Amino acid sequence: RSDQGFTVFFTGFSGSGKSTIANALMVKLMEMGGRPVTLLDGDIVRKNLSSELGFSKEHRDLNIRRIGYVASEITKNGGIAICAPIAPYGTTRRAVREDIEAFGAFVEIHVATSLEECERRDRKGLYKLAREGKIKEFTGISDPYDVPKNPELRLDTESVDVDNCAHQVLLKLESMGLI
Ligand code: GGZ
Repeated sequence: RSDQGFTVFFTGFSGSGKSTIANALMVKLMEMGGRPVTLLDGDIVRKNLSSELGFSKEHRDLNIRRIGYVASEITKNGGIAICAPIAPYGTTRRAVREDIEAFGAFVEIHVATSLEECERRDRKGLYKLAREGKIKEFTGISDPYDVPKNPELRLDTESVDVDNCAHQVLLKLESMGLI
């Protein structure tokens, strides 16, 4: 196995399952031992690192660049960073990729749960509020999401369960020679 650091970067709609898969992946990677694993989840980053930011393009970009910076430092020092923000803008994801690839691998994973399915589940009731106009600039409803064109992996969460999704990520990391 290589001891190069790397970043696993999940992107997808709110409620697509990014956090759940990211957590399952973190557990599996920690069980394997070796490099330290750091999870930078969307919610947690917004609470701790980006608490003053909203959801304009400018603020989302700033949020993603901060996540990218922390992930690049972790990657530089030989660790594993797992990021799980929506990250709706393709150009911003590409910029973060470039920053990180200076130090190690960047593994982009599109959690491809459809908007229809995320809205049907509506686990936090946010889609309903967005439809009612009570949350503005909501990704997929009133704000854009650029579908990743060439992610390292695209996960179909509608026919594959969480554990299996996390396993697919591990297989990808293995095939890239990272674990
Ligand atoms: C999208 C929003 C919004 C708007 C609040 N649009 O399911 P959640 O609740 O826990 O995840 C969403 C989270 C998105 O924050 P990110 O930092 O991942 O977004 S970005 O990458 O675009 O910076 C959702 C909640 O915050 N949320 N308002 N308007 N999601």
